[in-house]
Amino acid sequence: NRRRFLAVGGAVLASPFIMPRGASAAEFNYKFANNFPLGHPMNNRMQEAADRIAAETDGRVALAIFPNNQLGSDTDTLNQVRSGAVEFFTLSGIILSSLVPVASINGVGFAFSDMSEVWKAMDGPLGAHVRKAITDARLHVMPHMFNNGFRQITTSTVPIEGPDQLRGLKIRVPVSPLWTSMFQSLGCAPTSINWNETYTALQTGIADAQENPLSTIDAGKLFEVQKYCSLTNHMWDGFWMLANPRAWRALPEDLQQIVEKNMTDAAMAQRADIDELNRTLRTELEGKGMAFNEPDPAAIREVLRTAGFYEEWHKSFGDEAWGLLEATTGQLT
Ligand code: X2X
Repeated sequence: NRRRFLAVGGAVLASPFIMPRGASAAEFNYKFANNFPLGHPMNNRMQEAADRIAAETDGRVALAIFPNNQLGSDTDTLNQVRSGAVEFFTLSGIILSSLVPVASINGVGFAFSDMSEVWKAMDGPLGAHVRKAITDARLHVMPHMFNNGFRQITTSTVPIEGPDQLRGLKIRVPVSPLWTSMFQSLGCAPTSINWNETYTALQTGIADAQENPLSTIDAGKLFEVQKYCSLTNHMWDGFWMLANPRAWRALPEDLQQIVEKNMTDAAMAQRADIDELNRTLRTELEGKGMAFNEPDPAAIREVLRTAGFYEEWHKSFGDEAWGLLEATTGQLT
């Protein structure tokens, strides 16, 4: 029967791209989606985790990785992990705030001064507070975040020396009220665009600027469409490993423990990989044609303060969450 043959042929052709070897034999075939290309530490470390999970569960749990927003933009994939179309998804807490408002608190401008402060807060009481809010919003979340890093501003037009060059800047920001508010407070004209459309937006001049850690600028090849990189370190951003709660509960407890432990190990290794890249990539990006400068962050931060940004977001997050943030960072207003 020709039709039947065609259907089977299609399935055989498609399967190598979406299923790891032996996946059909597994009891739990779960998808992990993320926004980075293969070769990025997120995917390298999660592939190691997937291999260990398969080995330690005797093949009962097969995790297939879908890199590079293959299944949709970050905004779309959040809907898919809520519905169960995707079982695992790493999403920036700041973008997750469309569903869980307090999840953007780690992105408050110039809050953390270094990575040790970041992990003290996010592996500690502030992270626990955010995780409870995520759980209350009916998503399962792993205990430890993955790293994106301190964010830097790139442009195709002029280097950012201070507040003057920010005024009126057409800058792409991820889809999130905190990002829009912060860059509006800095006097920019921010436009919300998902990551998977950012390269094209910069290439076609929909935006002249964007902001990301060096490792992400490199992973997205933004050096092809941006000339200047100004090291503002204006906010820190990382990813929560979200899981569809029904898919999570379907795993017996011993399998849950194996998955969680290996995802924690992956997060710890990925954090170190990303720190190293963010520390060392400047020279490589200069080699690819980008020009770097180091503006004084104090002048930029002062613009946020006088615009009332800190008061506004203190009120929005509430005293409890804000207090947990300031317990690590010191007073921000
Ligand atoms: O969208 C971005 O800029 C990115 C890749 O950094 C995030 O996932 C927040």
